[in-house]
Formats: sequence, C-alpha cells, structure tokens
Amino acid sequence: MLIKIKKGWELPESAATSESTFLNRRSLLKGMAAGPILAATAGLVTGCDGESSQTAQAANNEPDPSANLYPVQRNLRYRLDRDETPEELATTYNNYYEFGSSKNIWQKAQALPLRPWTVKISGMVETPMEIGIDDLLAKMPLEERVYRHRCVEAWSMAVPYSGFALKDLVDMARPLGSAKYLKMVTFKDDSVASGQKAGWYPWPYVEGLTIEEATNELAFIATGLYGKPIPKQNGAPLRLAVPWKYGFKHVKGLVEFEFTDKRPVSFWEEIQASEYGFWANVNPEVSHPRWSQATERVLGQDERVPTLLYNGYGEFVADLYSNLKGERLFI
Ligand SMILES: Nc1nc2c(c(=O)[nH]1)N[C@H]1C(S)=C(S)[C@@H](COP(=O)(O)O)O[C@H]1N2
Ligand SMILES: [Mo]
Repeated sequence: MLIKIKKGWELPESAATSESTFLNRRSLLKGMAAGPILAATAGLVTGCDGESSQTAQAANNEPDPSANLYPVQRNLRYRLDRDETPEELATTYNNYYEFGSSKNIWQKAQALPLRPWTVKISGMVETPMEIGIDDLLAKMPLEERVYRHRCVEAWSMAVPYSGFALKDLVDMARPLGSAKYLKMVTFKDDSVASGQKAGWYPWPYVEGLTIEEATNELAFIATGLYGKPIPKQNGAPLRLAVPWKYGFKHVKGLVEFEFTDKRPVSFWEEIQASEYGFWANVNPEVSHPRWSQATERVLGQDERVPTLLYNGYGEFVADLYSNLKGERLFI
C-alpha cells in the first residue's frame, strides 16, 4: 500500500527545526556527545535518513495473526473536543528513531518482523515470565480509546487506539510491594532497525513510569490503531499510550516490562536530561529550553491551538502528583 501525501502540513515544523539545527551542529562539534535532536533534522545527525536515501529494506509483510481481533468496542469514557486525525497522517508522520531520525520512516519500519514476538515480564514480580504476543492478546480485554497525543516538539494528533489498560498487565504480573517503577523496553535488532547502528544513542529505547502512574486508568497499551492492528511505524505489536505525558514517553515495539525499585533513566533523559526528564507531563506554561509549549500544531490543520495542562487529562491524573511538588513534573 503506497500512500502519497502532500507535505504542506509539515512546513510549520521547520520553525522548530532551525533551533535544533543550530544545536545539532554544536553537538556534532562536541563529537556527538549531547544530541538534543527530538525536533529532528533528518540526515544531519545520522547522515543516512534523508528522504533522498529512503531505500526501505525488504518489507516484512507476513499476515498479522491478530487482524481478526479488530475492531473492538470503543470506550466512551474518553472523549475528545476535536476531530480524529486522518489515518494517513498519523501513520506516515512518525517518530521512531530505531528507523531513522526523520518523520518519514514508515516504509523502513515495515522491515520489522512481528512474529514470533515474546514479551518478558521481569524484576520484582511474584513469577517472572515470558509470554508470546498472541497469548497476551488473548488474555487481555481489548477496547478502543480515542486519545490525544502531544509530542514535545509541539505537534499533536488525536487517534483511536485499540488495546488494554496497562493496569491489567500489572495485575497479571503481580509485582512485589518493593517495586516502585515499571521500566519498559523496546526491541533491539540493528539488522532490521538501521537507526540502532548509530552507536551514540543509548539503545534500546527505554521508558519508565511509577507504579501509581502505570496503574492509573489512562495508562494504556496500544495494540491496534483505527480498528486494525497497530502499524509497525506506530509501535507494533505493543506501544505505550500515556496521553497526559509528552510523546517520547510512549515507548514503541515493547519486548520487556521490568518491575524495579530504581527510577529508570529513559532514552531521551540519558541523552539530554535537562530537556527530557522522567515525568514529562504536558504543561503549556513550562517551556522546553528551546521552544514554547503554549500551543501545538494539530496534524492536518493550519492553525495552532492552545496546549492544555496534562494535555487535557487533569481530571484523571492531577492527583498522582499532589505530593510531588518538589519534582520537575513538567519536563
Ligand atoms: N522505541 C521508540 N519509541 C518511541 C519513539 C522512538 O523513537 N522509539 N519516539 C517517541 C516519540 S518522540 C513520539 S512523539 C511517539 C510518536 O508516536 P507516533 O509515531 O505513533 O505518532 O513515539 C514515541 N515512542
Ligand atoms: Mo515526540
């Protein structure tokens, strides 16, 4: 399936790009040490991701055995004040550094094989286990939720994910009382994900939540998108969706859930902790060090809209943070 779309809506991003280009040059000069590159300047850092050199690896197009699970029933508790983003935008404008630092990685991501796919549950749990993705999907009650998604780069979308509450996985894992955090880890295989050959990134991509956050009703594991299995570029077969947090927390291609008493250091935090912290809750009043977070560009729309505290999900999550005033909750 080849979708050719106009790139006009990508242009406003170039505003942010100019800043990061400047910083990228500096970090190049410093020998790649710090790479504050989320607002990507394709090709500059990895030297291999420009559109012109987009020679996708052989697509791995085996039929998805989970296709017959979808669509699933929509949970109407999570409503939106805005339209759903058109599917062809949400599935062709992505961040997935394993496949390159441009937004245009959807073809390259097709190289990822989705079966066999084993998920490991490890660390401080009653019974560590490994479970195949299809067994996991059969165990979990699937539903659809329309969620907003707000990238720290100040673009946003609203998409219907299918999947299950992360709490259901936590309950299945039965963590010990000593577990305070859940660390989530992306696959690592640089034979399909050429971005992982770039040795200056701390692969594999890792993210973390507190157990309280992970068991909050909003924390969701997405296995589907637009009533179908979730596309590879959006994080198949499993990705996190925590819509009150910036997009980089929404770790894709998950292979491991580790319960731990140590706060995980996430991928972007390791690269540039001053710009991408552990909590990363959306707040329009707390700027990124290099740009404002006050407004966002909705994919497919020309006008920017105001960004909301906790991305509009305060009623569900604000209480999680009432005793954490000393923490850097918003970056
Ligand atoms: N493994 C992994 N997960 C990732 C990323 C990544 O580069 N690698 N990018 C993150 C960022 S910055 C965003 S905004 C979202 C984008 O998700 P989408 O492509 O479905 O919009 O994925 C997040 N999850
Ligand atoms: Mo992002």
